[in-house]
Amino acid sequence: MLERNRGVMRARREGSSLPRVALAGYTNAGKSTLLNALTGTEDGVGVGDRLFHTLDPTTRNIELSGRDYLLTDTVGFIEKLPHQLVEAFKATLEETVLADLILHVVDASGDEDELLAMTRAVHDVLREIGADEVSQLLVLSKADRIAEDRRRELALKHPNAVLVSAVTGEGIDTLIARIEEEFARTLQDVELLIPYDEGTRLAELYEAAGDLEREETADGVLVRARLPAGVAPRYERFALGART
Ligand SMILES: Nc1nc2c(ncn2[C@@H]2O[C@H](COP(=O)(O)OP(=O)(O)OP(=O)(O)O)[C@@H](O)[C@H]2O)c(=O)[nH]1
Ligand SMILES: [Mg+2]
Repeated sequence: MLERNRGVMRARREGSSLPRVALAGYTNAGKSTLLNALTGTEDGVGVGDRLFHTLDPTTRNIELSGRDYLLTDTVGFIEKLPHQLVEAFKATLEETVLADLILHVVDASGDEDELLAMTRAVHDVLREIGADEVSQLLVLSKADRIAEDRRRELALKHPNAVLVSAVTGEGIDTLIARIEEEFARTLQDVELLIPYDEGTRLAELYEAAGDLEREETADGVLVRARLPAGVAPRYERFALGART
């Protein structure tokens, strides 16, 4: 059952060449608000204080420094759900969370124990659905509600995390830079030969690579590009050899 689902997910992922970023985290963490802040829309995705405000995952196209990404909002996690709901919840998450990068959003306006309990719960679920090997970036949200001493504690305890406020905009530029860095780190140089009857692949590659070199040959178009790690395997069958 799980295997079959994985197959379906893979097929969906392969439907687009764009790198995928998923927002995951505890309910009420501020995921939908952050998605709106990143995409510059104020009343796009539903935001609310009630539990599970986000029932259906939503995907948006965002452009960061000339590269397009797919950004998916997911259902927020909460502990102590009835068992059946947990299963339904996981099924929804599974489809969306196998991204190239997970932004794990956690409300950092409470104390450290609370933060750890929430991040642990989310890590457990990500592990259960097989998403624990996806790169993760911890995003500490609601910075506008955090006092100076707690900020220092956060910086010490979570040195790799990014502190943001969707309300004041604090940290949003840093977050965008970190997302770009994550992808830049995984970019792979590839050399592909795209046969002329696979012409639609070229448009996809332009989309995924942002920029590429091309040369018409007798057998097809020779393409040299830098592709995000999550995207490169989708073009393996056209590879002339990876030049890492
Ligand atoms: N002060 C403050 N409040 C925020 C911030 N981001 C989100 N909120 C508030 O936190 C609440 C929850 O935000 P959502 O974006 O709906 O949270 P979510 O993670 O999408 O929640 P689910 O969809 O239930 O998983 C809302 O009342 C938001 O207005 C922030 O940066 N600062
Ligand atoms: Mg939401």
